Amino acid sequence: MSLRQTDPEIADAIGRELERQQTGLELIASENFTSPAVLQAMGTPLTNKYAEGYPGKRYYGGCEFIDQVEQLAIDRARALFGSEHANVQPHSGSGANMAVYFGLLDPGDRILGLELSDGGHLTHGSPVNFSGRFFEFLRYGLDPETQRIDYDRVREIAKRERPRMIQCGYSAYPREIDFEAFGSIAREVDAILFADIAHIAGLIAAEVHPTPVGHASVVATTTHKTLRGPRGGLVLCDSEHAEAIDKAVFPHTQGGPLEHVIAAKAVALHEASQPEFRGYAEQIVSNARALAESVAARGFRLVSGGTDNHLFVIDFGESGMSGLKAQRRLDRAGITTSKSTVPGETRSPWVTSGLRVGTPAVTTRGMKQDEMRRIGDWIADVLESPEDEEMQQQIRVQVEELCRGFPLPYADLG
Ligand code: DSN
Repeated sequence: MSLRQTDPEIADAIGRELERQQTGLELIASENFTSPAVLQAMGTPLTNKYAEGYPGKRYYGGCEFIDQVEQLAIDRARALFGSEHANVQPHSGSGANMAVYFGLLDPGDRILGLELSDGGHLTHGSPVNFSGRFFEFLRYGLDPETQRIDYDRVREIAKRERPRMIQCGYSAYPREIDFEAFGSIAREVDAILFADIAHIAGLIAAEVHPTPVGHASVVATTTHKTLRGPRGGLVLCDSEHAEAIDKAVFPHTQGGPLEHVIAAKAVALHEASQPEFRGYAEQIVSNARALAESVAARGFRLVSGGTDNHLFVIDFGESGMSGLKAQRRLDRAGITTSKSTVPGETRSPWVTSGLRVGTPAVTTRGMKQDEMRRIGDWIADVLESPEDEEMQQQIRVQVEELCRGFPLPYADLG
């Protein structure tokens, strides 16, 4: 029986979500649209199989084909990123980060990471997250003038505090990260350098952002953001740390791996190694720059003044509109974004003073700079007149019209 026959309520909800994705502008910096091949690999009977362990050493029988799938994913991840070891089992980016901390540190160890409101992630030591509860986080902030990382200041803090780990790689930092500089600081203080490249993995794979591999002993990422794979995580590391990372993923923090998702990761890693992926990643960055410039040209202030990567953050200021309100008003116009804290944030993480905007998903649809300039004007129109519901509805209609010209390749799923 088909899904529709078995469960029409779920089939309807999926249909409505697909329609929302088809007809709206997806500007959440951490979202993307997978290829149909990635989706197809996920929806397979591989989900039926238990496979605790790793290829060649499983705790269940019948894993000969699962082993082929997982080994392909591992080999492709290592080749794509040039790393000595890869673990493709983490169910998520948070799970990947958990394996890094628990694999390489002891509870209570000190980690030097970015101030959370400056662009960090929950798993970078938030007090409401496992990371902040099990480890002691010390902070470096962005330079108050440039709103970029001040590497001299990071070095100074690292030398004074001697953390066991230095963490870099962020969720809302619009500038290039100098992993080489971080590597040299980590070596100076004998700390482990951990790069969380969840947001920029696709840009790194395509060589449009410098890689941390070779500078950081351990790198973790999600597979569903700029990398454009299924929702999941991945850890890359030196051979020296391979056993510790593998044990931290299984059996320490996870049980059975999601082999259908690992198959989809393998497909995405294959796609990311193709020459056209480089063009895609370059276009993400060009689009982010064009969109950022068009919003800035309407008088909005951007954190650090612009972007080098796939995202930018609008800072409304302490007394300006909240990020929450901006996100909700843009939702009415069919433009999906996410509120964001800003450097020196004074509001709560639920309300915030900023808005994060990213281009990976609209770039997958084939949109380019011309479309970015139109979208930038729509964003500015909504933010300048947040109570004008009629205008938001008019923009909604134009957004739908634009989206119909750049359809998602999911027609068969409708
Ligand atoms: N939720 C992701 C993001 O939006 O950056 C991080 O987990």
